[in-house]
Amino acid sequence: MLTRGDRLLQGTVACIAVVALLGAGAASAQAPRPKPTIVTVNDFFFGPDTVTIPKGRTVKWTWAETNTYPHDVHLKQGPKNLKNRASYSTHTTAVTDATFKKTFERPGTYHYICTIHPTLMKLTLTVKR
Ligand SMILES: [Cu+2]
Repeated sequence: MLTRGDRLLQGTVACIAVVALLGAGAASAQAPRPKPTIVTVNDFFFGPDTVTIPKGRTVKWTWAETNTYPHDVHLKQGPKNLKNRASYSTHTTAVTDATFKKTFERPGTYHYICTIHPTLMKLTLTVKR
């Protein structure tokens, strides 16, 4: 049977364990993580339209505030056997107030278009090893 003192001790041990876990999380969060590479989605171009990143980098597409037409971000062609290919495109359009983020772990060349303006809006993204 536990005395009051034993219960307090158990509570203290549990608290220390939680603090240790939180500490480990904080330590990994401190590892340098580069900011996303920004590509703006504009009427009627991606800016810039050529981007080179190291693998593991995140690209963040940001729809321009001044847009008056809808656009999407669609992977037209990417590396062969790319897993989860659908996750590389937005599948919806937006005029403004939208962002789309994707992290690129697989080196290769990614050809992006806007499906509404496929001849005007093209982006070539190169992911290096
Ligand atoms: Cu468009």
